[in-house]
Amino acid sequence: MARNLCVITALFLFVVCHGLDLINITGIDQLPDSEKDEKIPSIVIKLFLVLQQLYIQSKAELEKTMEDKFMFLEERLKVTQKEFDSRMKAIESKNKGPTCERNMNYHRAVAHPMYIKTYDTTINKQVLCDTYTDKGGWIIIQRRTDGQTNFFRTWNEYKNGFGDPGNFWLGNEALHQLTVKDRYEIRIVMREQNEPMYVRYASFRVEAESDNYRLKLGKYIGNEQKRGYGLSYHNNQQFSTRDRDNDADNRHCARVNHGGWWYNKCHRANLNGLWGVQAMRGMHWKTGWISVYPDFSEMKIRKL
Ligand SMILES: [Ca+2]
Repeated sequence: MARNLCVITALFLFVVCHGLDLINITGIDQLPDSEKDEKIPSIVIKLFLVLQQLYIQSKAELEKTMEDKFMFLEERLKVTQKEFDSRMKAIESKNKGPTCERNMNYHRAVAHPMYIKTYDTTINKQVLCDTYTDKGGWIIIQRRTDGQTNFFRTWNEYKNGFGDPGNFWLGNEALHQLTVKDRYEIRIVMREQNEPMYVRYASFRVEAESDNYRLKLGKYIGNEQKRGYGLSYHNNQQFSTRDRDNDADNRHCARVNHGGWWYNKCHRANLNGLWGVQAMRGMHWKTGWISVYPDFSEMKIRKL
């Protein structure tokens, strides 16, 4: 391209210098305007044509080169953006504070918070941590304190989690990611008209989505075996929601019972059922022959 520009410049100078000379020599400039066009020496016209051709050629080459350079810059920009995003992510996760661990209740001396929000790096998600119960370290996976949040939701909503710190489901994918990496125990706290009740199981694991987040529950720890039967009845069941029937019954248990759960045929525990309804489709826990209809529930897991 630079070579072409030199040629154009040289030819231009030649035409300017010699072309005007030729016009002067032939005395064309003395002729009337109407005759000048016919008399201009053909060499000048030819030179102008060559110049024009070279100009067009150079312009096309220039455009092509610019386009190549833009494409190269665009590619570089994409790579740089990717590197920047990954570095930002690394910095963010470093600055997101501690994972929910035991003995984090050092805050109690100051403000007595039973709950703190921490960041869990395994699931890259904020979690609510119970820092108090039995030295803390509990990640709360389900919480219901009032009827403000709808729990009759779809597969994807249960998969990704929903709600706010008052009422939420952490999310089946997060439960799987946590419990496939480390061994966890589970504790469930309920209250019915201020009457507390809790159950504990030796281990808790949620399988992958390809196995419909199947529940693998360890044995009940406690004296009242009947109480523990509530969730033990759901051990080894897949998760079902209003739009996915994976239960062991010929009905669609999630629809019948208005929740998302590891329904069997259908349930002895329905903690994601309807709030404030004293029936099987309500929030429910069966202990022996007695049914409890909690107005508070918290399911929490802790690394073993
Ligand atoms: Ca069914």
